[in-house]
Amino acid sequence: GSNSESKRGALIVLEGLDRSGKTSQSSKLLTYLEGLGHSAELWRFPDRSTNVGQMISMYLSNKSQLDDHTIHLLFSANRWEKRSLMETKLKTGTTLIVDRYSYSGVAFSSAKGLDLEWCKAPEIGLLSPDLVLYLDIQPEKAAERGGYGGERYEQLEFQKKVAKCYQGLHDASWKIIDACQPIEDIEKQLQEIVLDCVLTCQKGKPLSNLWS
Ligand code: FDM
Repeated sequence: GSNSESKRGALIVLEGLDRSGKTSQSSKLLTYLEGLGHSAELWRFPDRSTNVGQMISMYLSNKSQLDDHTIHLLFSANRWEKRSLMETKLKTGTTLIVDRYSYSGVAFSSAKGLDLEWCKAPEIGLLSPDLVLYLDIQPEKAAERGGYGGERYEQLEFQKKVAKCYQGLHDASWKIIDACQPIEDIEKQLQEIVLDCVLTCQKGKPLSNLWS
């Protein structure tokens, strides 16, 4: 569109293994976009602030046990409960930087052995990211960074399986970033890609749904 009210925001997702640097790069991106005068927000999944999010949080901290399918659907429900707000934000011009999304959902659950297509199904109809930034790091390297908390999935052997599953999810919206570069280099690289995406969305690139 030509006037500022019709300029939509971009849906930008950061994905990667635990300790890949997603979270700190997400907040740097927010600062960067705001500094340029763009309206932007930082989101993350799981969103632990909702009722569903609380159930997920209990599960991740090993305070509750859930069947693998059940927790998978809760992670998906946690995105569905945010879908309409997400669409409103984007349509009113706010760019969303999202730390983990459906790809985490599919990669972590299929790493447990759940069927890939079954894992993808509940994500159908969620908003499709305009850009997925995958912070690529070898599981062994990520583990060396330390700081794995005590949460359920923070174990090297499992992270190796997740890394394999992520590889099967790459599509045209993905940019693979070498997460072992110096932090400032990663930051610069991300800024360039993100700004380009924000401008493309402003020019009227249509929103679409997963999986496309
Ligand atoms: N995770 C995250 C999933 O298994 N499925 C999902 O849909 C999402 C969004 O939850 F180990 C996993 C990934 C990670 C854990 O994530 C919590 P954070 O980023 O550490 O909060």
